[in-house]
Parts: sequence; structure tokens; C-alpha cells
Amino acid sequence: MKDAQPRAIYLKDYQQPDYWIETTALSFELGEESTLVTSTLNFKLNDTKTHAQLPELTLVGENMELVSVAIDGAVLSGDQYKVDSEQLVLQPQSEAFETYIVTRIKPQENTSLEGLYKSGGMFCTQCEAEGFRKITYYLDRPDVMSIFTTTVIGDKDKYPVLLSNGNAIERKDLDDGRHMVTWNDPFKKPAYLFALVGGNLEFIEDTFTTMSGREVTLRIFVEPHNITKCDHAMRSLKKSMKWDEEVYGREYDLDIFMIVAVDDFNMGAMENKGLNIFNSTCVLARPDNATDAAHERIDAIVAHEYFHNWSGNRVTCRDWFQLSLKEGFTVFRDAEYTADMYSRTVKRIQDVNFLRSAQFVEDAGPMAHPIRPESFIEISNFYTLTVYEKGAEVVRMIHSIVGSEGFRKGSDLYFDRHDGQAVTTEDFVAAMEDANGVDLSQFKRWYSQAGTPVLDVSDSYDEDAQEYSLTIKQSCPATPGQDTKLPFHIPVAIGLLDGEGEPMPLNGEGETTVVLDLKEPEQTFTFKADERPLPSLLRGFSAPVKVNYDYSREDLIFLMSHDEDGFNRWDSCQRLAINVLMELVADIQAGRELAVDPQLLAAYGKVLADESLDLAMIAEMLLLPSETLLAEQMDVIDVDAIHQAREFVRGAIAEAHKERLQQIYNSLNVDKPYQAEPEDIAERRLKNIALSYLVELDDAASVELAQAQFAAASNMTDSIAALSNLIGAVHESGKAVAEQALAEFAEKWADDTNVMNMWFSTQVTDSRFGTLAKVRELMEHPGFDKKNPNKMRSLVSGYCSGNLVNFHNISGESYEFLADEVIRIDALNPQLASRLINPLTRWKRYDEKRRELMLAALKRIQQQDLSKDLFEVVSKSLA
Ligand code: 0A1
Ligand code: ZN
Repeated sequence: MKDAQPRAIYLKDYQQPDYWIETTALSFELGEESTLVTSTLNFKLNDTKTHAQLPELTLVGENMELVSVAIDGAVLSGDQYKVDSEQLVLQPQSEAFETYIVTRIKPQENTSLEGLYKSGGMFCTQCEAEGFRKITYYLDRPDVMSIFTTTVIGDKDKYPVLLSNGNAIERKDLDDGRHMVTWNDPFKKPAYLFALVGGNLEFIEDTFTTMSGREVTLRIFVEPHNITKCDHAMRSLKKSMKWDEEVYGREYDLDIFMIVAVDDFNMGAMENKGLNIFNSTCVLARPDNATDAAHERIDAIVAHEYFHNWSGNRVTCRDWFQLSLKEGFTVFRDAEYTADMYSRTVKRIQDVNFLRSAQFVEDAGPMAHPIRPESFIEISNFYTLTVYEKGAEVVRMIHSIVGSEGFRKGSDLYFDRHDGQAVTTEDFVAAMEDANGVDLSQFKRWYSQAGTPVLDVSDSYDEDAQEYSLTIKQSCPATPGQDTKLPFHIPVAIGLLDGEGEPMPLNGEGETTVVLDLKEPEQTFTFKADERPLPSLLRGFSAPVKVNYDYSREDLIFLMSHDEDGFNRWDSCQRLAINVLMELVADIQAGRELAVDPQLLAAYGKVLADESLDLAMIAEMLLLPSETLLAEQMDVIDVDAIHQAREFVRGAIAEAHKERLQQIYNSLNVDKPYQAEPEDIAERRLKNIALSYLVELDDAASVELAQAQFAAASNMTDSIAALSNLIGAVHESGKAVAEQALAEFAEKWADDTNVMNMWFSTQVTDSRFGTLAKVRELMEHPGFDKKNPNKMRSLVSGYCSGNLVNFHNISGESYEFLADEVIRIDALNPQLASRLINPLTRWKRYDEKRRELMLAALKRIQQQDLSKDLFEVVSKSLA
């Protein structure tokens, strides 16, 4: 370890700062070796606290050289301040004063991608959560909000574009070929929302007229070779601005809104005030170089970052324990935006699938934490699925408890009450309560208790009384630091189906879906019913919980075709598939002969023939549960049996429904101009899923279909689907064709870094093609860069999380490989390292041999000189 063991920080220790910063004036002289940062800060004593004397001022700062420091115009000598590798301590002499601090930093050497760094030839910043302290000494905490004025100075040829937050107020040329631009942001903000960009960039421009009639300039800046890839993101931006006005009454507040795309970025994108910085994969798209999934992702992320302007920037977080205040709420907002733009049911299915296969896993693992954590060592480790996705589910539950109108009243009150403030999740809930006169005190346990609650549901029917009763028991497994849990307030949406599959009225108003307020450890709900109904439970996935109810396979098949809740039709199909697949896993383990339940095959036949289902729904239902999701069903995960069972069922479906799949494929395989619209996306998706089943057949004709699609494809969705189906094809002719296609693809797209990332990941996620040797070979490819997070994610995470049978090969060599990569990356980019290590942290779930091997790899990592980020993850997973 470096220094002493890193210390944890606790929510219970929160205190306001002793000083506020009223104004922040920064100047950056961008240089080739180093950058000089000058800061002028106006401080004011925090008079809500009592002070016996003027407290010391402790500013945080890392990895910088202090050039000079002055207070109120007087330069301080070395004995008038204390400075070490983490902070600068000054003793103010008055309640209001101005500091003038000059520091020198080296963005060129900053590989952590936090603070000011270089990506390609461009300067850019990432300050959330605690990156600003790598730029200059500051009160780098979100409750310190200040007005920023920023001057950027740089060489005019190399960096013709110089950007920061707010509006440009001055531009001028300087001597030596340099120029400067000064930006002013009139809204108070914490340092984590600061941004700066300097580079040789081009932009596309558009305008948006806000609901009060102001015209806002919209610009997307990219490196010149990417200028043709910005249109989709611009459309998304305009759609989101309109949506936020219509649905939340929120208007944009500056004269200009800018997005910049960079290739080196740790996360998806960042909502810096007026100057969003995006990972280039989350903004650049053209039909020929980005898939439908990429188009949808871009639409959602552009919206997400834009929505943060209110949920995050105008109203921000008091401290980092409140992260879900802005993230849970904003994910909920972007999910609703996507539901409105595309298909509501499909969006819900995809989100829940993701939640179950990833967030539920996190909630059951060594890093489990409540959506408002109680402590952390490194806040970067808490940008998690729990804080984001489960956080959004918690907001969604509030929405379902108070209803749409009530939710809007609550959000209006929240934004009005707290505009310009840094607040807590308590404040958010209080606004919802106050606007609606509801009591959410028990509900608030969702913020403080970790773990995925489990509902055990049983029922009974009283023929004489004509009453049907549902008994729901709730429980929640222990999580680190929380052995026992108090009961949650869980909104459980349900419906009842009669023998014909018709929805039964559940109350006097004739409603066929009602939301039960489950608050006790066990509760019984009774309904009038003239026959014994079949329950449809947790409609729309009304709460992030697991539901156990003893459905027979016949029940599930019935629900698949009759439930009026689209989500539950899909969910019944999932349950049925899980049921059958887990039975096969048991057969494999017991060495029994395998046979797929004909009921499952018939059910898929029905889905394939169902005229009442839209194409997008058919596509979702046809996808079998992922290996990761199946793994979660087992106490001791057997990756080989899971893989074998799933492949077996895929093959059986393909055999049983070959003609229908071919028919679907042919009817949808039409050449038409690309549009990223819901119907077109659904057509391509279903077509490519049909193809993925067809290549399961040991049949040269399927390979020819994929080959023909690859040759003819005019959009990336069809092209990459054809490529991955060639790679995955069962027939032996596939291999040579796949190699040929891979070579052609690589040649065509050699200069498009994001397309090449798909090329890398497509190869390593296939179980036969993507061996560890393949991964090692691809790491040496000229298009690979061992420092770039996107590339590392496509190859290393693609393999370790997307190719379970090979990663968990009993030799343990992939564990060693991952440990080596994690150690190598930690020295460069701790955030990336602590994410890459994730697959090893689940060691407890495997058989003894694998457990030992994974543990050995983890312990080897633990012995290194680790970053705080990696230290926290490793030590928690070994605890
Ligand atoms: N607030 C951003 C996510 C983000 C978080 C941390 C980052 O750097 C460490 C970057 C981005 C969002 O929710 O989109
Ligand atoms: Zn966010």
C-alpha cells in the first residue's frame, strides 16, 4: 500500500464547510509541457456555524506544483501556509478575503482521466466526483457553489477552439500566436461541474427556441474526421429539450449548450454546466458505422446529460452520499423519455433485464450498498448500478405511489424550493410528501437498506365466500454491515385473470390492475372473485424485488398469451425459459440424457406465430435469459452446464421452428434506407435474432444467409449482426467465411476507433472463437490501445464478463490474465482498474477449485501498491 491504509468517510460525519467561495476566477495557460493555472477565489466565512476564532482554511489539491499563494494581495512566504501532497492550509485574517493561487499541472502526463488531461491532441477535463482537486487547490465538495469565470489561453493553431462553462464574454488574440477566450457561467455551481476544452475541433450547429421564446445555440464539437457523425445526437438533444419542457416544465437557461466528444473517457458522459463532455461512443453515430443499439444509447445518454441541467446542476447534491439524488432521478427521467420516444414495454423489459442480471448481482455481492451509502473509501467506486438503476427504480416507486400528476407537483416543488441549492435525498422525498400530503417515512428505508427484497407469494380461494386471497411475505437478505432489515414499503401492482384469460375487475371502479401497498413482513389481500383466478404479479415490475410464486408451466404459458400487462407476458416467458433451462442444468450435472420440454418449444412456436404481438415484443420474448442471469439462479455457479443447456435449447428452438424463422428472416430482410425509428429497429432486431437461431443449425445454407447479409449490409446493425452470426455459426463452413469477413471489416473500418471496438468485442464474446489466446493476440493489434478505457472494456471486459465459459476455464489462466491487466492499469487509471476487476470479486459463488484460483489472483493483486479505488474493491471482496 501507498502511505497508510486509505480511510473511509462517513455520511454521519457530514459538516458544512467553514468558508464559502462566492466567486471563482480561473485562468489556464495551456502549454505543451505543462499548464499554468491561476485562481482568484473570494471566500466568506460560513456564519451559520459558530467559531471561537477564524478557522484555518484547508484547500484540497493533488499532483500539482504550488507556484505562489497570496491573500488579499499579499504574497505569502513559506512559513505562512502549510502544503503537502493532498492539501494547502492557510490562516485567514478576516471573514471575507481573496486568495490568489498559482499552480502548475501536467495534463500530458495525466493518465487517470480525472482533472485536466489530454485525449488525442485535445485538452479536456473530468471533474466529477473529485477531479477538480487535480486542477487547483479548492474546496472540492459539492455543497460549495460558486460563480465561475474562466479564461483559457492557448496556441491558436493547435487549439483554435477554447471552451468552458457558460457564455463566452471575451475573445482576443495574444502575442506568440496564442489567443484567449473568457467564459462566464452566471449560475452558481460546485467544482465538479466545471469543464474546459481546448483543441482543434469542428462543430455542427443548430438552435432551439425555448418555451418562453429564447433562442439557444446548440453545438456539437468533434475532431474534424468525426464531423459527419453528429446529426443523430443533435436530433436527440432537441428532442430532450422539448420533452423536459413538456413533461417537467423545465427550460434551458444559458444562451448556448455545447457537447464535446472525446475518445479517452472513463464513463459515458458528463453533465458539466453548458458544456457536456461525452465519451465518443455515446455521441458519434452514422447509420453505416453505429448500430441501432448505439443510436438508442446515444439518444438516452444525450437526454440523461441534458436532464441533469435541472436534476443535478440547478439543484445539486449536498455531499457524495447523495449521489442517487441526481443519478437515480435522472435515470428515471431518461427512461421515461425513452419510453415516450420508443416502446414503453420494450424499454421496461430491457431495463429490468439489465437490473436483474447486473444490479441484483451487485446487491448480492461484497460491494452491496444502499442507494444512499453510509460510507466510502473512494467515491468513484460508488457510481454503481445500485446508485443509478436501483436509484431510478426507487424514484419510479414514488411515481407509482403518488401518481403522474402528484409526481409532477412534487418535482415542481422540489425544483422551486431548492433551485441553486445543494440538497439531500431527504429533501427530495420531503418535496414529494409535501406536494401530495403522503407519508413516505417507511418508504425511505429504500434509501438506507441494501439488498434485493424477496416476496414469497401464496394464495387461496374460498369457493363459498367467492373470495381470493393473496398472502405476500417480504424478506431481504443480509448485506455487508446490515444483518437484519426492517420491512420495506413495496408497491406491488397486480392483476387477476379468469379461466378465459380475461382480466377480472378488482374493485368498485372496475380497475383490472391495482397497486397493493405492502408494508408488513406478511400481509394478506383479499378480492371478490367468482372463480379461482390466476394472479399476474408485480405488473410492470412495480418494485425492484424478486417474486416467488409457484406457477406451473401451463400457468406461465397461459400468462404469456393472455396477460394484459405486456411486461408480464414477457416475464412469464422468461420464467418458463429459466425453469426449463435450470432443469436441463440439473440433468447435465447428473449426467442424464437431455431433452427440451416440448411445452417450451410449443410456447416459442406460439410467440413466433402471434399476430397480436408487435415485432419488438416477439424479439424480446425470443431471447433466452442470458448466462449471467441463469448463473444467478444457482448457489454454486456451473458455467459449463449453463452454457451447454442454453446452447442446447437454442439449437432445439432452431430445429423446431426452422421454417418459421426462415420465413420471418426473409420477410424482414428488405433493403430500405436506414432510420433509427422504433419500427425499423424492431424489424432489424427480429430479423437478426431469427438469423442467430438459424446459424445454430448445422447447415451451410444458414452460413450463406449470414454471408449474403454481410456482403449486402448498408448499415452497421446488419453488418455486425452478420459478422457475429458468422463467428457463432455451428456449421463448419462458417469459420473460413468468418475469418474472411473479419479481415474485410477490419480493413474497411481501420480508421474508425469505435467501430474497431465492436470488432474486438464481437470476437472475444463468442465461446468457440474468443479464447484467451485470441484476446492476447488482439491486444497486440495496431488498432488496440492498452491505455484506452473503451478498448480495454471491449476486449478485456468483453471477454471476462461476456464469455463466461472461457473466462472461468478451470486452468485459471484467465484469472491470472485479468489480475495482470488490473495491476498494470491501476498504475495508470485507478477508476478503470477498479471496474475491470469486477468478475474476480464474485469468487465466492464458484466451485472450490475456481474459488481458490480466483482468490489467489485477488490476493496477488492485494499485495501490490494499490490505488484507493482498487484497494477498496479488493479489500471488500476479500472480507
Ligand atoms: N455524472 C455522470 C457520470 C460520470 C461520473 C463520473 C465521471 O468521472 C469519474 C464521469 C461521468 C452521469 O451520470 O452521466
Ligand atoms: Zn447522470
